[in-house]
Amino acid sequence: MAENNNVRENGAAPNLTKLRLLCDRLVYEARSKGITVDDLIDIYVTKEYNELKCNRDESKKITEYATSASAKPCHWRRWVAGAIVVLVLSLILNSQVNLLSRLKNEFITSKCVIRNNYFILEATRPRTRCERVCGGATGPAELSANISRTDFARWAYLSRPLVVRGGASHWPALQRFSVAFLRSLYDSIDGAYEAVMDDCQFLPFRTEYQDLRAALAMHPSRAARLPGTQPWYFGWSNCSPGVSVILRQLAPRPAFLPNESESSALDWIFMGGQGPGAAWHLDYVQRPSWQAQISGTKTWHFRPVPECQQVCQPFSATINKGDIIFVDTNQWYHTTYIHEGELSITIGSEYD
Ligand SMILES: O=C(O)CCC(=O)C(=O)O
Ligand SMILES: [Fe+2]
Repeated sequence: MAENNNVRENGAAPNLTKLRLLCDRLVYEARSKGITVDDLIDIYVTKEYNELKCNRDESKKITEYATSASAKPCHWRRWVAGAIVVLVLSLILNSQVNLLSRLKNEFITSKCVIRNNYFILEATRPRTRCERVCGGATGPAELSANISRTDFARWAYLSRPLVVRGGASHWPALQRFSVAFLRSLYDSIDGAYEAVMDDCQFLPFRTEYQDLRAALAMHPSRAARLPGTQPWYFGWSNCSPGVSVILRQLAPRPAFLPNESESSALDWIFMGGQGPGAAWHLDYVQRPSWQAQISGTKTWHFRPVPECQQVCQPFSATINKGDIIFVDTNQWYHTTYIHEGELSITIGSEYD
């Protein structure tokens, strides 16, 4: 993942900082009124998102969403309209010609999730070539673990989700990765936590932790998910070269991927127990991603972007220990769910 995709608070132009604060406040106010991140996402992943019909009596929740069983209140329209007005005004007021591309770099986090501003993301992302991303399919393509590089390359860039069953089943990481192992790895390398904090991202998801050091230092009883402890799930990208070397030894990138030299060195790790993983979102990253399931089981749910909803179907894929999923997370809205049982640990990256 390219460095400029990471969230960086410093160095943003003053206008961008102002715009970010306005948009953040809008989203914050919406959320403080009981609107969830999933609700925010539903605006964009709903079939009839352009045709929200709502009753003038806003006390009655009667707006209908094609993909949502529960009706939503009409004041949504105001939030959407407000966000668009903020964006348009800022675009007009800002004299910088390259504002849109700066917005992409400065505003939109590389991997999701809570801080993403959906209004801006939706307004700035490139349109999707629908036939290509789903081609009428109603599920991921399943490929065999001994697929050749040439055969894989035929599938790799269609942006259709792919699953390679057992593609990582021989990786040493399956025997080694755990909370304790990752903690001792980061503890043993000077500056490793700081590298994540300064140059990468920590996504707290279902935890109260502010950074990776605190998360990996959780009490062993919570790490072991003993009864009575709080459930947890978090993720991060690694920017420590020392940690990267060890990760790559234990979790070599899939052999059938195209040439390694062009690939991003940035690894993403997600770990935690049963329950929701990432909420519905679309990422704004440079390339498609792979993710190997090192332990546990995770289900990915996918929904096409609005312009593809006539052509592509929503679907799910359950990934077991040793499987690898390939997803263009820029082209499919996605959310994850971790199954009961073994702790879910995944590692992944982008590929060229
Ligand atoms: O693994 C997860 O729970 C979320 C992963 C994700 O959203 C991504 O890789 O883009
Ligand atoms: Fe994502």
